[in-house]
Amino acid sequence: MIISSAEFMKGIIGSDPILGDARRQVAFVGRSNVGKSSVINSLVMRKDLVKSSSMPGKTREINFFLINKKFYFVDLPGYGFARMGAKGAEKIRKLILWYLGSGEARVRLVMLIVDACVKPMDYDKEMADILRAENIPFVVVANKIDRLNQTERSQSLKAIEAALGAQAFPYSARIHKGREELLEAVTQAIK
Ligand SMILES: Nc1nc2c(ncn2[C@@H]2O[C@H](COP(=O)(O)OP(=O)(O)OP(=O)(O)O)[C@@H](O)[C@H]2O)c(=O)[nH]1
Ligand SMILES: [Mg+2]
Repeated sequence: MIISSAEFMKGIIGSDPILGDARRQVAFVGRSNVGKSSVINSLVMRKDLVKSSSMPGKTREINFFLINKKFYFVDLPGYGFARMGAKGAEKIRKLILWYLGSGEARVRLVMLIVDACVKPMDYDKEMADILRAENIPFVVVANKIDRLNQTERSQSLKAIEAALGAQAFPYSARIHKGREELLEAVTQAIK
């Protein structure tokens, strides 16, 4: 797939007409700071289409990006971010569960992004379980593999696949590694 255009459409925090748009949605979900926004930027080959930051909790709304005028990349806030305070974290959790579970959104595929440099966490497992329960197709993306050597990479992938019960794509948003493979998964999902 060649990405010829990518534009920010809007950020939502609840019901919105964009959810009823017939165009399909590929959503990026995962713990705070794993690189959801960065993975989108790397897929569209733009440095700053999506704002990313080393401060966890950067993305606060559900942001819709129209790709090739045909489908949406949907960037979600990170779950499991404690510094936001219990109330803020609960709000974000509800927002994510509503998006995935209310049936209002046409989610064709979820990219469950995890940090390849840390052991899979309960939050990751919980999210994989939720996606299975909702019957939403998902792929696991093990991001930040540029920080690992070859041996560490294969160990990390094995641990992630065992914990989440799904195949994991090795990825690096920083050096665009795994981009073609992930775009192929997108192509299949929006057909
Ligand atoms: N080394 C390395 N760093 C990365 C990679 N992807 C993202 N990062 C860094 O990780 C940090 C978080 O990236 P974001 O894309 O903002 O993460 P996010 O998951 O969108 O975070 P929230 O919106 O807060 O949930 C930033 O400092 C990025 O530069 C990667 O592939 N390799
Ligand atoms: Mg983000």
